[in-house]
Amino acid sequence: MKPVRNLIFILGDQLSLSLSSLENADPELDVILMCEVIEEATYVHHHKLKMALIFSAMRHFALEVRGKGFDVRYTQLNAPDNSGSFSGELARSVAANLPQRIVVTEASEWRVLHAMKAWQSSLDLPVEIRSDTRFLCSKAEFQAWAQHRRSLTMEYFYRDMRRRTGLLMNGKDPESGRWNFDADNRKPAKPDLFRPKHPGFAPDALTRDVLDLVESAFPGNMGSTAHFSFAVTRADAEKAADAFIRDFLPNFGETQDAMLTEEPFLNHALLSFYINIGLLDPLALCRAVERAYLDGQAPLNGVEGFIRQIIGWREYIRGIYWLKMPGYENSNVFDAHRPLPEFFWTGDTDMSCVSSVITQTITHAYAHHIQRLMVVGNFAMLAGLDPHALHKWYLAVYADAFEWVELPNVIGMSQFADGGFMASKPYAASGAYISRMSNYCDGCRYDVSKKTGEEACPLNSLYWNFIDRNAGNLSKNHRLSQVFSSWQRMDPDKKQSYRDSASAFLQKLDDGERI
Ligand code: FAD
Ligand code: DLZ
Ligand code: SF4
Repeated sequence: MKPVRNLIFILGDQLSLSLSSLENADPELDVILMCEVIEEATYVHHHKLKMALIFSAMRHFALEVRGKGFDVRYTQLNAPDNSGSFSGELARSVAANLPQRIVVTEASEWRVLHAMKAWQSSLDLPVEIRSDTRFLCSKAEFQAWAQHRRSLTMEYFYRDMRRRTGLLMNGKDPESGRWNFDADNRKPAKPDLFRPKHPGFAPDALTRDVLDLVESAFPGNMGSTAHFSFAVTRADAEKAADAFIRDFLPNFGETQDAMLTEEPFLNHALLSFYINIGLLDPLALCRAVERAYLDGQAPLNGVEGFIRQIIGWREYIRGIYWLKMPGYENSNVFDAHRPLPEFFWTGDTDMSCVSSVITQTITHAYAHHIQRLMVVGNFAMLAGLDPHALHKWYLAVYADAFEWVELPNVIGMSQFADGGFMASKPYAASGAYISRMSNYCDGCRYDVSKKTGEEACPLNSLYWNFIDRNAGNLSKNHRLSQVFSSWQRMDPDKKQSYRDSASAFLQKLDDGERI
């Protein structure tokens, strides 16, 4: 057996050849470990499509790395000697390969990084944990940015990232003199039969093995792998990125916040899954998107909007995660404890907006930002659903969900459960917002124009009930001053009818009646 210098352990969301743990790796000296383990597959009940994507992409990545001459020790989920955990597989590999040390890129999630930090003493071997250079802003840099600031406004962080990367910059100034074109990106959309289709990728033999494995090992999990069409290699993920830039980026900005029952994807990128597991490099993607603008292929509002999501929001969210962990997952400023209704797993509700988004989530393991934030998230916050249970749901059902990105988006942005650490006001909306931004209300049994009563859109009374119920936490928020003054000036009978409608609806929800 050849002496092994480094055992390089690569996790399922680290599938990049430029990963820090692979820097200076030498096929003559080092061995790579990858493993599918039941511990990761069951810490939440992941959607079948999410597991299939990760396992298949891992297996394809192992082939890619073997093609570079490396010895890859790969444990499949159903291997008889699989110990079931990262720590167990690492210990088995240490015993088999006798490396001088272990090299890893830091895990993206607190739970796994915590375990990594214990390996040096449990294995009695040096463990080098390298920082994850796929992110543009390191944890230490974000902490330095956040220190001494009274509020952590994303926009200022984003401007620093623009300056640092030079993306859409003219010297010291933003392209066209404006940093942010969000105001141009809030238009509704109409169904368009001629909108291009997002690309799909037919499963190869290796992926088909994984689909069989997932269906047989996790029959009760959400979804079906029957129409699996994710890219599972870097080459195909790059084709998906090229298709986005060519076919959807030109209209991305305009329809960014719009929602349509018959078009779940609209002009969104559908690239988060690939970026998060390492198949696409975020900075290279932003440079390609900037290039499309410079070549006159896409307008500035959409290009700036897309780049902001990646170098702004995505990096900022990760920074918040590491500032607040551990413990962030238990934030619950509104003391909300209602369990998630059954329809979160079936989509079976009369509220057409919620039903559409959950149904598409079950089918595709995907919903776009506004659907996650303003439909499911908004309903959950207004109805007082338990934020921790909601966090676990989001972590399970979306193919791009890893705790570092999911948790701040759910706890901070969508539920305001951290009391405003991240967001300056709750993203709470009545039915009017959904009616303006979507066509969901057209097919709904509730009437969005009715404020109270059996036939009225439930979000209308739930909205005011949320404001009323949480006045203690929210009435001092200056961004809500108009809302509270409207509530205070409201006729007492009207207020009471909002309260009555909301409590009748919530009672039905608690009784498990169809709503
Ligand atoms: P597009 O709309 O086309 O956006 C382009 C890219 O920007 C995305 O691919 C993504 O990488 C990035 N991005 C956009 N918004 C955000 C954001 N708020 N945070 C981080 N990155 C962002 N994103 C995840 O990657 N994983 C999650 O688990 C996740 N959970 C979310 C939960 C809630 C409640 C909310 C409100 C948002 C969540 N997001 C999450 C952010 C966002 O919804 C998804 O990144 C986006 O919908 C992915 O689809 P897309 O690639 O078509 O994105
Ligand atoms: C999400 C996931 C799943 C379902 N399974 C595995 C696995 O078997 N092996 C693996 O290396 N990674 C898996 N992942 C992704 C990990 O959960 C993710 O890499 C860590 O949580 C990051 O901290
Ligand atoms: Fe949703 Fe209300 Fe519109 Fe129905 S009427 S789709 S519940 S916003």
